[in-house]
Amino acid sequence: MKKFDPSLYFITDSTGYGEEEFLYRVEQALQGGVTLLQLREKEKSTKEYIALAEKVHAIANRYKVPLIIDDRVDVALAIDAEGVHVGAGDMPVATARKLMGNDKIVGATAKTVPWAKDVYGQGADYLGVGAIYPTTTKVKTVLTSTDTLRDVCSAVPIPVNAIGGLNKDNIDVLAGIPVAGICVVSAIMKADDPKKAAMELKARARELGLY
Ligand code: TZP
Ligand code: MG
Repeated sequence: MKKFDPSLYFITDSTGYGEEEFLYRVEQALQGGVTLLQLREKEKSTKEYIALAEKVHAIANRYKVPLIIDDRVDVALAIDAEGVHVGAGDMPVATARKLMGNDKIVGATAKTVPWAKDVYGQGADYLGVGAIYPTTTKVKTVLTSTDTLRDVCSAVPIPVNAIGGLNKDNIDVLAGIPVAGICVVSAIMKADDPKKAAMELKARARELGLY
């Protein structure tokens, strides 16, 4: 069944970490209360992506946290992940939905209201909207204003998450905007203590009354 909590959505980046350290950090993040996990790999071969995805999936399963695979429907299907996330240059959402079936999660990127309505119409289950702040994570993106984020939230009936440069010291910018959650890479991935970082993000979001 397709049920998920997007409130603290952690997107991984294995760059600069050996596999053991990477998997340890992912597990620490899960212990800290991450509610949704995305494996995002840009450099790996298909074989390497699948092998790592299997390991991450086994860990995520222990915490009952759904695993979303970035970009690659083939990898998601190969490991029976809970979902896939498709961005601007990736497979169209409708095609991803057709291949994944209705029981899997299909997430999409959207940076404008028409774009959000389009991908919602194609069957997206949630949206990632940003970058809200400049990011140090390797990604082709532009900044999205919080006004646009707010408009997207009211334009579609699915969960909308904010993404891009977010951390515990700046998520107050989201107060009053009906986001369903935040997506972060660096704030958890590069933290000295990923578990503590996840816990602090969660506590701050609660303090601000976000979602
Ligand atoms: N899409 C828009 S910004 C971004 C993606 C994948 C990266 C977010 O990374 P960080 O480190 O949380 O800024
Ligand atoms: Mg992508």
